[in-house]
Amino acid sequence: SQTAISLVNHLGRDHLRQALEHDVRAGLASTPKWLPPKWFYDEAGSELFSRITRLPEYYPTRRELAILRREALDIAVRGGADTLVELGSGSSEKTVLLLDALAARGTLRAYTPVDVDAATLGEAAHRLASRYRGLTVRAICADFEAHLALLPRTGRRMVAFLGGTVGNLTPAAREVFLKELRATLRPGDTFLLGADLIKDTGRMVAAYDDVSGVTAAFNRNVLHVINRELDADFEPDAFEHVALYDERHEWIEMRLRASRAMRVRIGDLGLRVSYAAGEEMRTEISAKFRPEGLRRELLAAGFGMIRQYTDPTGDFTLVLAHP
Ligand code: AVJ
Repeated sequence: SQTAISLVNHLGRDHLRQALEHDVRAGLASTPKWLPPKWFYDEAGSELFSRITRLPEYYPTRRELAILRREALDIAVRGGADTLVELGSGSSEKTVLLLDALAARGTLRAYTPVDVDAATLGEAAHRLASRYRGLTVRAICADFEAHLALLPRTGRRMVAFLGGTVGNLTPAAREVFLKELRATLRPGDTFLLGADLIKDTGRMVAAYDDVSGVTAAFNRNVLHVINRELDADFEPDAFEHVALYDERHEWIEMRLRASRAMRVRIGDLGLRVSYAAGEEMRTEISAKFRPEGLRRELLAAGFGMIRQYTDPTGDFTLVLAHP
């Protein structure tokens, strides 16, 4: 049997640039300033995130892996998919557990990883294609918020959205995303959603403020990306990493705090931006969920529940739903 790999890029340089220009213009003109988290993930940022997943403080990856180790076969059986589509696939490390389970059932035919970082995507596509003989890998470089309609519709699909990345969307964006995703699915398809659960505030905050400073470097990486892509002169080291839990919104927020007053030039946008000493700019929200709240949101988007899997410590949950 043979393996086929293809990589479709919906984020050509032009698209990527336009989206970044738009986000930087909009975010830095707002009060307070903000930047969307998808711009963390250039090659260096993906590597930093990979290091985050191995930090002692960062529990979500390990908890989700623990659920997958125990339940992947059950998920594969209930899903009955021959095609796995993974949104925000990154290095596809956890995916192997799902692919193994689908392969064990004998139904696995195709894997479609979807990610904004083309380099990490291409690497993962080749690694998985060589691991599973006969697997068709259709890698798609895309923004899962903008390009849901462009995903391949062949096969009986399971769309996996793991890691708690759904928490990076604002509640309003999440509602739109879930409804749009639901609309692209057909009877027989399923949706596997991973989400981080509300727990002790100290543990949640520590997961985003590790003592070794990897998350701080990841946070500042967005400034390196803007410097490189838009000819800007941010001094990343002049910004401090901030992670806090917003009790009212039930989300972790990451910010960059200007350590002194600064003026930044963004050459390609012909823009100058000032920061006051101590000014904080939001770079990420990572929403935390209650099991029933997550179910409620899925039902509101038109999904039906198949099963909810929660790890023994109650830290993380995976929901399997149908359209
Ligand atoms: C990959 C989006 C799930 O929100 O926990 C890790 C990203 N940010 N540390 C998360 C992240 C800071 C991560 N997700």
